[in-house]
Amino acid sequence: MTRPAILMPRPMLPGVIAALEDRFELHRLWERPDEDAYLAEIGRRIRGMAVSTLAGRIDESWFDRLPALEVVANFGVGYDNVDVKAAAARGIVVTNTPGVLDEEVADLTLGLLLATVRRIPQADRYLRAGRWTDAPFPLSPTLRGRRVGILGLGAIGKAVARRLEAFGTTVAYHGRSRQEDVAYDYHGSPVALAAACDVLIILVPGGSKTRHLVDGDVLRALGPNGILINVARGSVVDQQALIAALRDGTILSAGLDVFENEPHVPPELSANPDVVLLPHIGSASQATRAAMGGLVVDNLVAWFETGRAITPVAETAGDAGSQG
Ligand code: 8YV
Repeated sequence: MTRPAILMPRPMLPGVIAALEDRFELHRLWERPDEDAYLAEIGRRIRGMAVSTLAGRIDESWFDRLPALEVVANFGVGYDNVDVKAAAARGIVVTNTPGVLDEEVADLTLGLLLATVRRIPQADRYLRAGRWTDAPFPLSPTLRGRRVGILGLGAIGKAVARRLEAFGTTVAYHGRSRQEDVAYDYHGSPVALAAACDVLIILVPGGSKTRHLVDGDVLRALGPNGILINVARGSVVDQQALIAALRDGTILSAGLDVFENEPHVPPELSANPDVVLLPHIGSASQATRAAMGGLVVDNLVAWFETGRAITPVAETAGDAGSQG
């Protein structure tokens, strides 16, 4: 029996490539000198895609060239890199990697929060520059007594909230709706949440619905003692408004793992010694990335063996029976 043809536009983890090569006819597009000519040659046979954000936006321009495409397996819980509406309209199932990265991203979130509040990277730079022998490192702000607002209380938000409880901070949240089984205070808008807090942690998904949800008004509500932590998507924050808010003292500081135009970081941020900046590493441990890769493979295998994906996204159908 011929094995289903899978397209991988850009390289993924070696373990993912090896596992897919075991089961499928895998096409590594990035190794082809003329990608368009290669797609014209094999595109009609491709039934599945394995993608990460490195592959760019997966939209009509791909779907048009892959008329037999059934499933797109995305490496990441966020899938704003895939046009799921266009996929759904063509009966293409999109899968993501929920569950396997929640605790890892929550750990990193707390690390970034502590690093930002207590100025840990700055202290490290201070010591390495030999300045400790001249004078002690300047005193930092504190996490003690802070009220933390979580924007987007999904699985990762809840994992962050559990950790914050252990740190003794109060937790409140805003999301599309109040969650009846949650004891944290709910606020009806991002501005209301920011006004009630002095740390705002962003954990909503990216995409057009959340674009610039955190704007100048939210930052003003967060206030001059406020700290913004973003481990979700850069698109959620109006980056120019954030740069202005940091410059003018509208908020105190920020810890950012994500940016509007990754991997490009505006010089106003990278030259600012008071913010903590990370290169999108929320889930980036060896173990968690391997688990995410495993779920990409398992989704493709399940799809082609059983006609059902394991973790289809809500916007697209999860089984072959509902393909239209
Ligand atoms: C990855 C992520 O960095 O899961 C997500 O949504 O942001 C990260 O885990 C990203 O998906 C890599 O492609």
